[in-house]
Amino acid sequence: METTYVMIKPDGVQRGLVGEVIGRLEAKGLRLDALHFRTPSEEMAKQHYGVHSERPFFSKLVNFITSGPVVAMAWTGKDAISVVRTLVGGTNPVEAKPGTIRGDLAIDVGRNVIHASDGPETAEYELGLWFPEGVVTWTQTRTNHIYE
Ligand code: DAT
Ligand code: MG
Repeated sequence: METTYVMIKPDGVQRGLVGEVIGRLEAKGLRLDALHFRTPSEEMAKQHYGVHSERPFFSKLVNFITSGPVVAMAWTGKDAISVVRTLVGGTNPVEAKPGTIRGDLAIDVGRNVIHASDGPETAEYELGLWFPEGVVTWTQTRTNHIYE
């Protein structure tokens, strides 16, 4: 089992896509372990996107992610990090495959609805950043019908 950090960005919230995105993750069989709704501070945004600090679009990214509330979540499942990245689709929604969240719901790379951790180290860092208090421990009773 693996836990990944997922965030519905301000565009997804403003467009009323929170239910759609959460519905897809739930329907896949992933388990929701943490969720909060808030507008990120500039400091949080810079820490979250620290890996992109030298990229030309960094300040736009920070401005956008702090422009309104986001839904920050932890989702757990078998291979959850890559499973969620597959559901999310490519970074540029123009190239993201149909059936993926970005492929179905977005057009512009700067308004691509959702963030998801891209590897185990990133997931650990992002979960620690957004959920320093930890996540909820609970048993999903449908587990035997999702996993063999
Ligand atoms: P991803 O969100 O798929 O992990 P990333 O980590 O490379 O993609 O980039 C983080 C975010 O930065 C991405 O969701 C949207 C924005 N971004 C990436 N490349 C960009 C570009 N060339 N121009 C503008 N924004 C970009
Ligand atoms: Mg990334």
